Amino acid sequence: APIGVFDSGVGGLTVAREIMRNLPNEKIVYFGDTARVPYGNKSREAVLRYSRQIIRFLMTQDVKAIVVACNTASAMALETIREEINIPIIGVVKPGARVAAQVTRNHKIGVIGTRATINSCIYKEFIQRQNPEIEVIGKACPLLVPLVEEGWLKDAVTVEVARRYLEPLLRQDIDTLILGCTHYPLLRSVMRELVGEKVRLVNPAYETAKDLQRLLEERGLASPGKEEAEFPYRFYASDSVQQFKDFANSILPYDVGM
Ligand code: DGN
Repeated sequence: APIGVFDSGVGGLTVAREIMRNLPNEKIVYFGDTARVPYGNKSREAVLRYSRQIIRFLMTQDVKAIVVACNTASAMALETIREEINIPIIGVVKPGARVAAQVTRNHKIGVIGTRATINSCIYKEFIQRQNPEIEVIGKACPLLVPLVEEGWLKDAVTVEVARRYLEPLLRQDIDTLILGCTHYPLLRSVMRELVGEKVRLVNPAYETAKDLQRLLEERGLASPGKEEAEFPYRFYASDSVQQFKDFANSILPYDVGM
C-alpha cells in the first residue's frame, strides 16, 4: 500500500522528495490542494475541513499511513484529525521541532513559516515541551512562498526579502533555524549564505521522512520492495494541473505524468 502525502499545493513535494530519497521502496500518492492554496492565511476551521476532505480521498487510495506535508495543516489540524482515523498519521512540525531542540547549543532557535504556523506557536510549544529553557523566536515570512513558486530560488530579490525577514532573528543570536514551511528547503542555499556557517539549518521535510521510516519499521508497515514495472508515485491536484506539473518537474528527478 502507498503512503498518502498531502499539502496545500506544490510545496509538499519537498517532503515527498525526501520520502522518495530516504524510503525508495515506498509508493506515494500525493495530493496538492492547488485550488485552495494558500492555507497560511485561512482559519483553523477551514484548514481542518480541507484536511478532512483530502484524507477521505487518500483513504479511497488505500494508503497505509498519511504524512501531512504542510506546516500550516500540521499546526492547525493534525492533532484533531489523529483522533479520527485508524492509520498512522504524522506531520512535519514535531520532527523538525525535536531535532532543533537536540542540536541547539545556546538555546536560541529561530523558526520561519507562514503567518498561521508562526501565530499558532506550535513549534515553540513542541520545543519547550522538550526543554522549557529554550527560547524560540518565530518570524512569519509570507512573501517567500510566491517567490519560490515563481522559480526565483537564487534571485537577488529573494535574497533581499529573506535578509529582511532573517535580520531580527540573527540579531537575537539564534544558533539554529527551522525552515518551517514546505517551500523553504528550496531556499536552502540563500538561507545558508544569509545566516553563515555557524547557524544550524533544520529541514523538517528531511526529519519527517526519517520519522516516517522509523514509524513504518516499528509498526511492521515498511515495504520490502516495489515491483519494477510500475511507476510508484501518483500525483493529484485540485486545480491548475499544468502549473503543478511544471513545478513538480522542476524539483523532482522525473516526469510526474498526471
Ligand atoms: N504548505 C504551506 C506550509 O508549509 O505552511 C505553505 C503554503 C501555504 O499554504 N501558504
